[in-house]
Amino acid sequence: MDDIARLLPGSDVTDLAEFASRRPSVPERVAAARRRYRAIWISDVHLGTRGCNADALIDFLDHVDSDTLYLVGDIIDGWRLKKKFYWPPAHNDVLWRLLKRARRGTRVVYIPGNHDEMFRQFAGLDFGGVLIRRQAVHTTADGRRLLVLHGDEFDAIMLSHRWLAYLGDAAYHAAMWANRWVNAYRRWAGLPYWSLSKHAKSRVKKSVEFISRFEEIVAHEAGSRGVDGVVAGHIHTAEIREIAGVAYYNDGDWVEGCTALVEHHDGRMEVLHWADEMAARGADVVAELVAA
Ligand SMILES: [Mn+2]
Repeated sequence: MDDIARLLPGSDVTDLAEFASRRPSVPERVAAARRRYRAIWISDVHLGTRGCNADALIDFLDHVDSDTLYLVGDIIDGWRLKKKFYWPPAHNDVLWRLLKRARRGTRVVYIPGNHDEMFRQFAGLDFGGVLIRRQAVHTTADGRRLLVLHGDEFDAIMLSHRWLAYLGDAAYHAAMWANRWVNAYRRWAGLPYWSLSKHAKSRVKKSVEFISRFEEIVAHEAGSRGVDGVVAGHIHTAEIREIAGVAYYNDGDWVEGCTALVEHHDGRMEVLHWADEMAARGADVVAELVAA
């Protein structure tokens, strides 16, 4: 447990039990009735980077609850943190809420991704009520078996699409940069959060090809393992679609899309677009401020 605590960014976080008992900088809202789901999947939060929309995620966590919470990888961005240390209080607040949830009895399953691969060495262990696994199988209320994995497992297969990946990545970073500035302005002007990619009708074609190729590969792998469906993250693109008889789900990300995948109590699956929900509520979505 101490070993894991030492991996958490922030030199002051050395004891998880003590950390979980602290007060978050943004007090937890005591919602009279949190919206309850059977399961929730979130991934690609990228704590430790400026792109992370921690405030929207805090708002999400304060409004929903579930029997099981799957953290489908890239929750903490260890790659970026090694290059440049960036850890505002809101990022601690997200971790605090996740640990608190586990302590309150939510079954929290953490499947580290490639950006938080330093936690993969603890696969099979449980700490503070959080189960660390490389993959998991979730059984829905209507009896379907879903393989849950991050998705970088398929990067090697995707190598044949290396150029697509590069193009996609460059376009993605340019888009994220634009997204930050657009939303910094909108926030200043008192306008709600605006998702760039959601409104860009003509996404970079190559990027679209890359995404659909990833979805097909992941669904094919799940099909060959005899499960009914698969939940992945990694490509920051929320989706629910059927591919060759396999249900493909992606929970998206909290860098730009601010999406989560949820299972209702009858087994129905849905992608929640939290920025839209906040805008509808009139809440102030704090897009990443360009406060460098
Ligand atoms: Mn990833």
